Amino acid sequence: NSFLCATVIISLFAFIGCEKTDTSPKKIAVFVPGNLAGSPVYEMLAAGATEAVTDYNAAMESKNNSFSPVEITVIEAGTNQAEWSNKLTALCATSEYDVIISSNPSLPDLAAPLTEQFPSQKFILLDGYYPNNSNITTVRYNQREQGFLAGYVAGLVTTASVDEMKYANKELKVALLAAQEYPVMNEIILPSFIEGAKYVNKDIQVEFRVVGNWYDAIKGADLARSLYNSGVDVILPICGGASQGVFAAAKELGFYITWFDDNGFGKAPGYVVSSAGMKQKQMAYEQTYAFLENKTEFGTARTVGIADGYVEFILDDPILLETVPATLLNQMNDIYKAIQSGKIVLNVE
Ligand code: RBF
Repeated sequence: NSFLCATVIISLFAFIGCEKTDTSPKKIAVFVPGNLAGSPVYEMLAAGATEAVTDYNAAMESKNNSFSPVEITVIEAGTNQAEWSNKLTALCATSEYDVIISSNPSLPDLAAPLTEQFPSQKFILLDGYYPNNSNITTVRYNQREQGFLAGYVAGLVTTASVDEMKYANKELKVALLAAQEYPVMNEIILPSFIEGAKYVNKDIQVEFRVVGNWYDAIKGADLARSLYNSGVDVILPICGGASQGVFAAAKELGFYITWFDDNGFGKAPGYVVSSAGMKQKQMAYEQTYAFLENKTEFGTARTVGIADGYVEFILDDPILLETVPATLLNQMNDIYKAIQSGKIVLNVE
């Protein structure tokens, strides 16, 4: 009997030993729903989280030389979206990661059911929105501001004269080329792009085309060419790696690009007329660092925008200054200030 009792106690200790203790190193997984290459949102996510871990480790090691450094693993889930849920489930099932960090508006709906199956698994989801789940925190960007700014510049450029913008034609046509349709695209980004363009001139026509995936640059180029042939002179590509084809077509044919998510001026100098971005690297850094300091408020869903400094509109890039004349640049500055100061209010929901 006492033997049995001892075995039970030993196995109990062995079981407890498997649980994470405060001395075992923390582990973070960055789950990239797609590929890193060609997708600034994901590159910024991975870079910010990795940098936060490096800085946190350095800070802790300088205070305590027996500190076990935090480990971070970046996992690319690939472009087959049908596999994401299984891949995310497998990641949770390892129980290895104190937190899974990811980004895009479809992630909360994949993660939420997993918080029931794996009640100790935490998630930090950027570019997504999901309130009231105590295992999940989300931060999304005000993409109405972002889309409006892209549309506004597209409107300025398509209404410009050839003296101002050499590739601008007489037709008032601009386009958004998306990789796929999804609620944030259909309900926020596209409507606000249209809103921004029509703010310049109500007669501007906005075309919408869909590539069908986030990687096909050949198809991206084909769609851009046919848009150009139909009179479009400004395109906003939101299609990940497929945007490479849009840049190539712009250089080949001569039309303009309004860029989204990060600074795009260097991607095709002379063709990119604006960059309406999100400070995703900074956000990933801050959220990761806060998690390591046990400061994450799970259960919250935040929206951040221009006034908070997380939606940016780059107005001082030297390539931009060479691409657009002062008249347009002044209008870009004015609209940005109007949004920043609250004179123009662009709320989501
Ligand atoms: N953005 C990318 O840059 N690359 C991607 O591979 C990518 N995949 C996405 C998949 C889904 C299901 C959804 C809803 C969005 C995806 N996004 C992707 C878009 C991204 O979250 C964001 O909406 C755009 O980058 C515009 O800011």
